[in-house]
Amino acid sequence: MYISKAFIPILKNNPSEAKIKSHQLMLRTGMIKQSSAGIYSWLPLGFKVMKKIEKIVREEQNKIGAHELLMPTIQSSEIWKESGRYEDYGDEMLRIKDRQNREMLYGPTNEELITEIFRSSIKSYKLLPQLLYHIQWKFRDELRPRFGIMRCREFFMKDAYSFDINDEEAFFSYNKFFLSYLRTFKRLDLTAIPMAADTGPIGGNLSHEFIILAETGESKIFTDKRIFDVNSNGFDIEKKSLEDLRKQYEKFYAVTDEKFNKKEFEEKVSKENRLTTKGIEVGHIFYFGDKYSKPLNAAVDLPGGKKDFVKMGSYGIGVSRLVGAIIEAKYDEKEEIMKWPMSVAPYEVAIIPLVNKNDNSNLEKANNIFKHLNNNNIDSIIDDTDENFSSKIKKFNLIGVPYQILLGKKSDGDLFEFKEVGKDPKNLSIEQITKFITEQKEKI
Ligand code: P5A
Repeated sequence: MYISKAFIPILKNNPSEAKIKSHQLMLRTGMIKQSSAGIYSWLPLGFKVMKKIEKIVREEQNKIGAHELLMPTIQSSEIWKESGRYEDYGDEMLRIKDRQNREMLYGPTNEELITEIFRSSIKSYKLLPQLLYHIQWKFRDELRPRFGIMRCREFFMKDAYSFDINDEEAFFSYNKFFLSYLRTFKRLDLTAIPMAADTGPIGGNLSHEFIILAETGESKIFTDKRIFDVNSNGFDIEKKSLEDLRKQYEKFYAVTDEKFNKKEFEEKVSKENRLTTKGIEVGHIFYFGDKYSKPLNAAVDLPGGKKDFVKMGSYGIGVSRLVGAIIEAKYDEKEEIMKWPMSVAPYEVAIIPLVNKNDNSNLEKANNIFKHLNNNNIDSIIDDTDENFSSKIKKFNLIGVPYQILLGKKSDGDLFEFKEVGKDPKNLSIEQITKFITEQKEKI
């Protein structure tokens, strides 16, 4: 793949309308383009990263036994009237009328629709638990969309829903998602901390937000620093083990501002361990029992012949927001250097030849390297433009491809200048480079 044939519309300077680094970088490197306020087109580079994040999210949902389906973006108002949220949701809900004058809406979330799907086919406790999820666009008519795709109106969310027979089983489901979220964010090379949170319009009384630290984040957080040392490795998908995992985290005070209590913070956390900072909410999980199953009449037969409403939870990950959140965590604004985690990098290697009109040899070498990497499942891109070396390197530092192979004036023989973005180059053979990158990928 030649960059001259790709659609990567890079801007020379940072766009002035963008206030935070992720928004700046995404516009600058042509990852997204605003279509109208809070609504964006995802251009190839941004779309590729988001698809890689989506794949990891999906794999981790499947690992805990959740089943994927796909619900529509447009919903009927009927089920929302049944749950009582049609009025409650207010102006954030985009309401539409179809040609028959029926009230429809663009789904801001799917608790009602999934409950309606569940109740029409699951009638017995024998078919529980059910963990269902989809990855779909949502629309919330945010009053103040800002920071690009971080708080926008149309966004891509993974939302999962659990259905259980009683509270004990429902907490087990909740904890499965708790674990899967820790695993998901780790694979994205992010440190996300689960924090006790408010439930807002979703409801219920048990909830955790998963927050990554960032000065530009919109969530204010108060935490015991020692929570960052909790190790989530080695926990099995088994009731006791998952309870232990949650307890490991819940030992430490960690809350968002809605749950903050100064007295409690000072009592529970010694001065040297207190941290008050800001973060980005990348996931949010809720337990709300029969809040939706009761009004929507989703009940199952119990062993003794009685019936009861199922106990439900819902679990969201901001898939599109994660693209910006990773940039906030990884982009060095001062040096203008971005390094995507290998797991989601738009390309894994940039092959950067110095191209001379009268001498094709570097470009030929680049083509051979590309073929070799491609045969080894390594995704690379060749910069075939005639720009000078330093502007090419600068460009890839900005795009954030984690590794670069430089083919300059002195590129003779079997060794190539290979460098990790932002670091000094080393001379390696193509076999050594392939081995190194393959090892990096296996670590994910
Ligand atoms: C959980 C799944 C819910 O909607 N219902 C289904 C529950 N939770 S939530 O916290 O409201 O949203 C889940 C995640 O979606 C992301 N998100 C957003 N991303 C970009 N722009 C927005 N306006 C926006 N609103 C929510 C967040 O990552 C949030 O954690």
